[in-house]
Amino acid sequence: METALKPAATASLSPTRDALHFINGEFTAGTSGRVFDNISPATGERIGVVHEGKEAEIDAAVRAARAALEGPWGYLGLAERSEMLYAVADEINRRFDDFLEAETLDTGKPASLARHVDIPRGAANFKVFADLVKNVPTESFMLDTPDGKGALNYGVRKPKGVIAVISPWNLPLLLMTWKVGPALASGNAVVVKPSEETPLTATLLGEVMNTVGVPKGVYNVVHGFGPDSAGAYLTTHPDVDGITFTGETRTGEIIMKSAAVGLRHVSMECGGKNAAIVFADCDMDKAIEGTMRSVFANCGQVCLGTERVYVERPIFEEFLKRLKAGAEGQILGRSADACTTMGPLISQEHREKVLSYYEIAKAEGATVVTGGGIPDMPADLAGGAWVQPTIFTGLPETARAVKEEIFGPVCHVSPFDTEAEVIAKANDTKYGLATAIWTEDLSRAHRVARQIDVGLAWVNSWFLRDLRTAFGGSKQSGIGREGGVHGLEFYSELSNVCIKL
Ligand code: NAD
Ligand code: 6OD
Repeated sequence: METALKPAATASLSPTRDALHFINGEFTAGTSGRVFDNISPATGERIGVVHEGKEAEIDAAVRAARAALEGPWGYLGLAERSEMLYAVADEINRRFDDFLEAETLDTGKPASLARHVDIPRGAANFKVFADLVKNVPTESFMLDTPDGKGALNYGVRKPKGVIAVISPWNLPLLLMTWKVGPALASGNAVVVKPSEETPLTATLLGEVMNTVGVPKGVYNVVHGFGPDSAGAYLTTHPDVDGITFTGETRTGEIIMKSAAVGLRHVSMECGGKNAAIVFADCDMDKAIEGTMRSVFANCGQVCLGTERVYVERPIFEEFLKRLKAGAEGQILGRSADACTTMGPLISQEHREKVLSYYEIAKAEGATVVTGGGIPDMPADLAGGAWVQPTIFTGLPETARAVKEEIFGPVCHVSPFDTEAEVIAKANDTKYGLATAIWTEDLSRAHRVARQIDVGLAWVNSWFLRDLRTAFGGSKQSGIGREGGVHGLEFYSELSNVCIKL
């Protein structure tokens, strides 16, 4: 709910629990006078308020970023810049518990998950790119010239400038720093627009930047929504040089239209409808454990998740039985409880979407193997966005529940008979993000992995990340690759110097 707030009421707000903007090294409520509630997905209670940025806040943040590029940050040597980013990573680790609290408040996800994935990756995303940029060579060529003296050509990488980072709510710190890490390592300044659902860790990172002495204006955060709010104002701001986006494909399309004005470069990490492919020669224990994670981790809110599971017919019944037992063994509960394995969805709005797909699947003729509705929760959690982990079977490949991204703890499991058949089915989608293949046959692993039209094919694993490798999607799952040196294509400008000798 959006409400107008009297400016005086902001004075006593904590900069992190109530989300203020972070512009030019200062926490500020801005001048829009607008706030909205930050609602706990686990309980439905209000965590705090979030200040909504409009044109003025975005303009101030972009101007601060531009000024930072022209100030001490712009003159910093590569080694000093890297040292500063190591310090950011160290400070995230030092304040690990603060980040953990902020992330679990915003998302309701199990603390055990955030402790092992979200927060460590938040730190690693700075370390890895701080290392990487120190070790990237550029090309050089000697050119023959008619006078016989020749010319030396060499490449020089320069920062792109002011980078707009638009991030989603499912892995808030991880996905935001996945962009901010390489952007800063490459010498840019950023304006981040975190998801309106998860404002806290981006805000907290402002404190980290100040503590370690990152110059003012290098890292800015403006909160708000997409359309007619901070997101739209940021992506249409004429002084933004590049836009890196993670979120839904249809939002990516809107942002690309904005980026077309002024020919701004984009990097897009978008949706998926990924296939898990389980061959009869798999190690069943590994395949079950991996598929449990690729379907139910983070309550199914992972772009790399496998909402389509194809199982070779001889093991179909056994696999389904074990996956069902795993789904029914999920413990939905409070983030801090050590036994909790699954949190809520991010919001009531998202729950409506996921539940609508549960109904669509049933109307399309699905067999409900387990779940398909709302779980009974204790009274203090009854206001949360809880859904049952769900497995369907029996749908045709054309069904909406098989074709469209649901982004919840749900999969459709179907049998297949041949390698060619399952490759065709896996590829029969407008998306092309990831796949997880389960087989103990090494030749088959290589053969099948290469034929799936995705940016990332895992064999006998899922979400096993080496941050030096290319990450991104084909088809409508994205544009460009980030990760390792590949992101430098977006985060820097490569110029050639040609010196006539
Ligand atoms: P979303 O597209 O609704 O929102 C993402 C961000 O874009 C938010 O910050 C939002 O406020 C902003 N936004 C929305 N409309 C905008 C506009 N018109 N202009 C500027 N900004 C705008 O996505 P979401 O619901 O937050 O995240 C879930 C989606 O993200 C899923 O589709 C998922 O697959 C995808 N995702 C992809 C990856 C990947 O790496 N490929 C990773 C995580 C999530
Ligand atoms: O691991 C990453 O770097 C990454 N971008 C993961 C994306 C997960 C999607 O929800």
